[in-house]
Amino acid sequence: MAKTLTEKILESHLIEGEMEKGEPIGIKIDQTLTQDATGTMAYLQFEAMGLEKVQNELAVSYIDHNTVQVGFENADDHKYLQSVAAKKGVVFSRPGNGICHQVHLERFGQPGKTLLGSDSHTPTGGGLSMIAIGAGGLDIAVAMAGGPFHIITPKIIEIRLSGKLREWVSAKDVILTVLQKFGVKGNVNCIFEYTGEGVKTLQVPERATICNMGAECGVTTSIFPSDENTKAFLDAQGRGECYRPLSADDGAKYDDVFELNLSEVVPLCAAPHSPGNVESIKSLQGKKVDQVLIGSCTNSSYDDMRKVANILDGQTVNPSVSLGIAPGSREVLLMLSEDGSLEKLIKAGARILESACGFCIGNHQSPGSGAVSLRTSNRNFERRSGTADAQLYLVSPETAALAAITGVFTDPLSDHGIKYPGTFLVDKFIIDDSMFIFPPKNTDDIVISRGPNIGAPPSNTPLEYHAKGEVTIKVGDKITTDHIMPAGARLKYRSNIPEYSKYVFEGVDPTFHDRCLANKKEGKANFIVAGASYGQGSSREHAAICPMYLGVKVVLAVSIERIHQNNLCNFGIVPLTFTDEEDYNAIKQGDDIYIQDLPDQIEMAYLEGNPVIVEVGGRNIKMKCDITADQKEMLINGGLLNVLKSKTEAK
Ligand code: MIC
Ligand code: SF4
Repeated sequence: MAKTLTEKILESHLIEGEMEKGEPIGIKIDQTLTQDATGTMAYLQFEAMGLEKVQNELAVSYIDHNTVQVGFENADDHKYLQSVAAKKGVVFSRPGNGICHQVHLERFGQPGKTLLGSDSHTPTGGGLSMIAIGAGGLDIAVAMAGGPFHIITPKIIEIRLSGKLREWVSAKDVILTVLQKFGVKGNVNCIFEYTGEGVKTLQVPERATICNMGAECGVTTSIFPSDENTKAFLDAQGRGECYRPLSADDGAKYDDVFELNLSEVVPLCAAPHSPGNVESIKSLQGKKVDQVLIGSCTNSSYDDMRKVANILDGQTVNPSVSLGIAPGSREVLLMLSEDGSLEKLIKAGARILESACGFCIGNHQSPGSGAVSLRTSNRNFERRSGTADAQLYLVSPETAALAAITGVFTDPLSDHGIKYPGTFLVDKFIIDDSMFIFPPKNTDDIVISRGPNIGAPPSNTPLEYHAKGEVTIKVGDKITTDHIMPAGARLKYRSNIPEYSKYVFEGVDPTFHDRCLANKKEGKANFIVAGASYGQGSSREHAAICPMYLGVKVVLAVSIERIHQNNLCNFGIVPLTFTDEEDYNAIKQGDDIYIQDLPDQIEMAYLEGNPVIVEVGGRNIKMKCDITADQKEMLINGGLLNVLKSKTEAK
């Protein structure tokens, strides 16, 4: 039978279950990546599993998120990560080496392999024809221990590309077109597979941009075929031996098809405050801009940066704009410095920023009050930039560079008089792996360093028979993990759960933490009630760990995003969804809530598809509990770590 590319790779990695749509499967994970903000928990959890060394083909630990280092916390985390990497057989990418997804694409990605990363933009690897998936740190720890990763056999959506992008229109505009079509919700358990004649007109960095931001649609991942362009990229990275051609068979069947003619794509942006709020740049022509930031794992390749340098060549940044540029990796920065592009950027007045996540996660460069900020990154959630009333627009590097010069939204297809910067095919990148530390053979003398900021990952207790408490908070639709667990200034507490927990829902309701602890003290459970697409955005498992620490036992939502649902189960918080949305409307914050025989009800929900009966505000409502067998075990035992512990004890 003719197969899709996704089916081929999944089948060759299948270790549990059968590939039937909607059914759970376990796949073998070849490569793992972690970043520092999620990595400390991942390695602490891996340590708790008691294995001497990682078991998968390649594990890489990147330092790219927490590089601001105000206070001792981040530096302590880096030391822990470096020492645990050496001890456990993990490659360590030192701070300054670049953003995990960009660096992994350059130095480690391989067509046909599976990659699991503790970051939601891990699908960037789909640009190199990998099945690359984002997950919580605990899932990565299990994969490093050689365990399978569980997904629901996905629906495969073909995005059939034809035509060729016009000059000034770029890969970012392609993924914004896809976001315009599919939106940011309702795509859970789908994979986007790109096919068609248009594929060969896109180079690997462009494909990576498209796969990277596919994460905003909520899909499991996105993937491109591996072809001559893939070979050219790998050759230029000195890794030609990793190349293998890969594509779908002729006549492969997809669950849905979206025809996208690249020649018709126009310059677009995602307007405040969602990546799915897509508008044309033309419709915003002339709107004043205060800040332009170019970089992030979406758009910081050498090709992107060199284009920007050429657009800015001989120009001066508009006096009303602050322009910041963060090349995605040390390799990109070295290339820019060697070919003279860096000089062009500096001469134009760009503020050269570290090769790290930086502005994208609100670590610095917060815009002024009410400012309009154009960014080439992938998320413009409210407050993520650190400024509550800032207006963030996500755009292509070309659109960003033009606005930096003119001070206003400038349609790249309009008559702006600036010379087209060209596109660049590189024969040979500057390869310098000296900022990786490869693990030594003899690790006996290595002592793992633990600063005072690094605590043990907290554990949960097995599910109580009856859950009784109150609706501690009721929130609306599209609550992101940035709403639940803010990053930016609070990011440095990632390794200190009691401290970080103080900021759960900080921007939504700063009293949440205290109210939760007061309930906990009285022996009452906390319940979160939410609208559609709860937990969209990042893979940060802290959005489950910290609520767990505060005594949250159940989330009742209209719908829950894939990674967040996994994280909730991993830490023993029960995810329930409404069978009737009217029940969501009727619930009020502060309502009393009671679930009788919860473990039995979960068992029956799993076995028979029975609804879970919840008494809220004095009436009974029916909720769905859509979980896999493994998730059921985790919920009943109070999380995955408890399940693993009891399995080890049983041996
Ligand atoms: C993000 O872009 O939101 C992050 C920060 O990279 C997160 C990971 C994290 O919160 O540490 C992600 O995308 O998963
Ligand atoms: Fe870093 Fe931003 Fe990419 Fe997340 S989206 S990995 S914060 S650059």
